[in-house]
Amino acid sequence: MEKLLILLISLLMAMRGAWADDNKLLSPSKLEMFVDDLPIMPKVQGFSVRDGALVPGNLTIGMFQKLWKFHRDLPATRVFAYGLSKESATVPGPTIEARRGVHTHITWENHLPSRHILPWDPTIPTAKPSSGGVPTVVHLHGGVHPPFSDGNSNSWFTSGFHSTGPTWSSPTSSYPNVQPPGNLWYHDHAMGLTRVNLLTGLIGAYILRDPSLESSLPLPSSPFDLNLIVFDRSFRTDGSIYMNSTGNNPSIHPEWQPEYFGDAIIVNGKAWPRLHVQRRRYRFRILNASNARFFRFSFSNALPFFHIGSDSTYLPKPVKTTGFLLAPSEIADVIVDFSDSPTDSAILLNHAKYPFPSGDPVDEINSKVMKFVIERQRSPDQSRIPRHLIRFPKPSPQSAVKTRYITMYEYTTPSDEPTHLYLNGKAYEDPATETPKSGTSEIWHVINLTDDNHPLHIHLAHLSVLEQREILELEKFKDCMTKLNDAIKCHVDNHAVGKKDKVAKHERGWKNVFKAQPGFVTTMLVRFKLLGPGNTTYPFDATAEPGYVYHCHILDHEDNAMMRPLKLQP
Ligand SMILES: *[C@@H]1O[C@H](CO)[C@@H](O)[C@H](O)[C@H]1NC(C)=O
Ligand SMILES: *[C@@H]1O[C@H](CO)[C@@H](O)[C@H](O)[C@H]1NC(C)=O
Ligand SMILES: *[C@@H]1O[C@H](CO)[C@@H](O)[C@H](O)[C@H]1NC(C)=O
Ligand SMILES: *[C@@H]1O[C@H](CO)[C@@H](O)[C@H](O)[C@H]1NC(C)=O
Ligand SMILES: *[C@@H]1O[C@H](CO)[C@@H](O)[C@H](O)[C@H]1NC(C)=O
Ligand SMILES: [Cu+2]
Repeated sequence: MEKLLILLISLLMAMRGAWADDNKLLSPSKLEMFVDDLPIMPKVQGFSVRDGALVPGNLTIGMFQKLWKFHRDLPATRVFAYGLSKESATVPGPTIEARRGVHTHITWENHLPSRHILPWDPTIPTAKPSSGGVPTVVHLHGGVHPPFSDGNSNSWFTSGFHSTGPTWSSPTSSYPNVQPPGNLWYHDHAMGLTRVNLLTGLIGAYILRDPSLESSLPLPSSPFDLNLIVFDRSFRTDGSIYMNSTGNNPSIHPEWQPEYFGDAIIVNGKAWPRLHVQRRRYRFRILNASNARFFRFSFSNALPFFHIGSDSTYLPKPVKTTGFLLAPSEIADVIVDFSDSPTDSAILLNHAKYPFPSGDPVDEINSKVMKFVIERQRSPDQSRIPRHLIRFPKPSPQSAVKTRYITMYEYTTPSDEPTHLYLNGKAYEDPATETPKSGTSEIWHVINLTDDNHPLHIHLAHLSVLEQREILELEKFKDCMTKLNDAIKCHVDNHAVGKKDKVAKHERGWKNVFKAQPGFVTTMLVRFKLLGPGNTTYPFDATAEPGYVYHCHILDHEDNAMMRPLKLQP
């Protein structure tokens, strides 16, 4: 019966896909570049002030279906958007500004209709609400918070909390904001739906500030401190979001495809926007919120980037680059000094192949991201790029109490079409095997046996990459792993100790996601305790149910099912 139903669904989806594919796909060349101004998302304060003192902030943020204009010449697009109200909801959602040490409590409400905008696949491990609706759950990416607030994929809920997932416990999430200042983001994390829920617009930025540490840094501040949230989308001529809804193995998964790529590049909700800037320094917190597209950014006029932070927090010192690679979910926190610009405009470019690193090259259209129009006259500028930023404890590999091997596998049909991806050859539902002791650090060797670069994201923890080393006899290693699934034995027998690849300087700080290169062992120190200075004990029970997860941040992989539980022990 179920087989028959799946067959029927796949047939319907194939028909629907074929019809949409043939008739209505928008050529991105129809959208003139740099005609819309870059939107600045509304700001929401995550704390309150009472009698001059900061007290916890209590917010209610909803998810709404509405229409959103991605481009002047594109009809409005049906999206799912976060906002304080339907009228004020945006794509991306409002930027939440929190203060270190002051709780932010957020009640996330689902006001979405009974049907999803995009097709989703019932044959991958997925939320299945008994009474219809769109399952959602919010994860604060990079957050250090108790397990019940982590947006566990099985803690999903539908409109009015009519249906809830097996680990759902509370409509309100509590974010203690105890970690170092930095750049976080919130996004959907529902089981099997993350890729489609983000594609419809459920993304937003969250900035954690700590004036006691940051006010001494002479960095550009508001209004010269801006978030740039970048993602790729395809559209039909009627404005609707286009996703190829015919699986690459439709008899196994009618809809699921291993990687989504859109051909329009969107920044802060507009396709190829422009921003008028003063001839001075700006701070840009750049977030790659693509499902699968990597970006290798550079400026058309070779302006440099000064990296001051990455996805968790500040670097100890600024690092200058002329370009950098950003995986999905990675964040670059950079200063750009337009007063050095030899030209009056600069285009932010992208040169990453897709899939990265061995896919198609970008073309004239998707190699461009946005345009900066620079004033002729210099503006006064009190900001500087300081020699030193903020120092955190250096990673100390000697402190690690345990070593683990995490192996990335892709499973294919005999004709080499991907069917699913696993970590350590295990399904998400298999009992937790990564069970670190709260308050300790561990060494994780991440072994990538696939052809793709998988950005590995670990909830709660901070990680620091120690080295990335090539696997010398990759085929032998793969055969060994396929037979034994024993990374230690295969590692030793096959001498996975080829040449080292340098870790880019701007990626040597504390992070929460790192790109695992294909055919390499990436070794990282993973810290399951607060990042100091000061008391490193989590001020909440990190060992409580339902625990945390770690996963690949290519969303199409995460959904099927490159994700495993992470269950801390007392
Ligand atoms: C927010 O709620 C918490 C308790 O959940 C309370 O302590 C705090 O005072 C509230 N903040 C405001 C501004 O009402
Ligand atoms: C959609 O995906 C299917 C399966 O991978 C493929 O055969 C088809 O050509 C794709 N359609 C488009 C318009 O790319
Ligand atoms: C964004 O992330 C995706 C998915 O990991 C990646 O393929 C893409 O290259 C990233 N883009 C940038 C600019 O880093
Ligand atoms: C995983 O390995 C493949 C090739 O073996 C590579 O293309 C890909 O970039 C690797 N992933 C990461 C995250 O390094
Ligand atoms: C450290 O923080 C934890 C959690 O807030 C607290 O229980 C503990 O007493 C603190 N330890 C010290 C030495 O301040
Ligand atoms: Cu992946």
